Amino acid sequence: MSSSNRSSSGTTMNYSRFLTAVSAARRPSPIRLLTEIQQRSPPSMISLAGGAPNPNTFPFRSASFTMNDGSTFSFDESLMKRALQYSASTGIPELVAWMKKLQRDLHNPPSVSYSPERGQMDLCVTTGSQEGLCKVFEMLVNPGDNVLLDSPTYSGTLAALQPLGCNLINVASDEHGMVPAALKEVLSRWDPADVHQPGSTAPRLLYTIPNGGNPTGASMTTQRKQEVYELARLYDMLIIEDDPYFFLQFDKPWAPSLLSMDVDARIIRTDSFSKILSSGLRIGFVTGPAPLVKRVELHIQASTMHTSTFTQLMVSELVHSWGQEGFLKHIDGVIEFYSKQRDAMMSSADKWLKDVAEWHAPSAGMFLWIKLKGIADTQQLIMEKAIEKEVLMVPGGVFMIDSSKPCPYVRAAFSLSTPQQIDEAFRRLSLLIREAQ
Ligand code: 09M
Repeated sequence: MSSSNRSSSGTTMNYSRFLTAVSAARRPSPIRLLTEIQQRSPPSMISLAGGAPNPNTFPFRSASFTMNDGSTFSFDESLMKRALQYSASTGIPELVAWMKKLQRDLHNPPSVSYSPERGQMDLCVTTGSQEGLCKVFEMLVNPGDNVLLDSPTYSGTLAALQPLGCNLINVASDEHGMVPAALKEVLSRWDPADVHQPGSTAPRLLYTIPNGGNPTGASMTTQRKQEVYELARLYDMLIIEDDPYFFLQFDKPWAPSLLSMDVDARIIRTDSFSKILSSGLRIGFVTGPAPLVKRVELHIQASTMHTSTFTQLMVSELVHSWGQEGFLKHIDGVIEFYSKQRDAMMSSADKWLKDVAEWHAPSAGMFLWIKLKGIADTQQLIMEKAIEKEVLMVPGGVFMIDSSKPCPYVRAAFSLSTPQQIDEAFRRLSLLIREAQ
């Protein structure tokens, strides 16, 4: 891997300064290299090298799938054999190619045209975005590192980051996500001129959920993204853009992503098909500078080897039959559903919680973040009294860097319940709040 790369902006990206010793020590599997040679060889090559099992011994023959509109597609015997076999660690080529085109069309990242050594955009399929996030953190976070994020944040992020022994620094956020002035203030502890000095404690990593934040529902404005990106340039930080709710932005045009602004190749973006195609198929993807995506790929090689070939082929067949246009049309239907659910939750909140709680209407995602008035901490209220009254929400503390501190918020999801159930849940919650106040 080349360690010193110049982007079109003129900024030199030295990716090696971001890598943990564990990630830098990863080497490609020698067996994988032989497999690649085999794939490039003429049919006359006799390979006794591959360790893949013989699919003729597998018990499954074919499969067919029926879509909501009644149309079908199937895996014939030969496709089924492929679906049941090992495949490339980066993802099956036709799905990777489709996703790369999607990223180009949606985000038009400047890094698309860079040379691979300079941090050209690359992409790797992951088992949900959670796998990508977890491996990206492992690649970049050393014990004792200062890492920036806007808390409250997704509890799965905290679960992946906290055991790495880093120091999580909270950047204040509001209904439009991370506040650039607060980021500037946090960063003012360090001199931008010193961040490359050996032993500098300046943060090298910033994590954020830019759209429909989990748990806050907040979405960053374009201007805030630009300001955060400029600060990342000034302090030479990488940004992890965790954006599983990008496709659940209720209003068009969708906001430009940080990836779309990435003139230096310093954004690592995690995407997810969980909220739009299926959460159980576990399909996500990491997009970022090639030298960094390569490290994620090496980690995948050494752990899961690859995301299930079966589910990748299922998604690939679907998106190729739909085309990008059909895919985006499907998403419009998903958005229509969630935006009606959001409206239902907002009107029930207005009806039952006006006097006892505060909230901001989310413009993306599937969560409402509610501050209960006169309740210092929601843990007991939710985990004991609310369960008794048969209404479940998540107490806000679990999304905080320090979950032992009192937190007056709860997270309510509008994804699964009917408008009637949402209404009844908020009626019950309003009674509970009034009793507890
Ligand atoms: N709750 C998520 N969030 C969640 C949740 C979940 C079981 C998942 C952000 O499916 P993936 O791997 O693509 O999603 C991971 C992910 C990454 N980033 C911001 C997320 O919100 C998924 C799963 C039960 C509860 C869950 O509550 O919020």
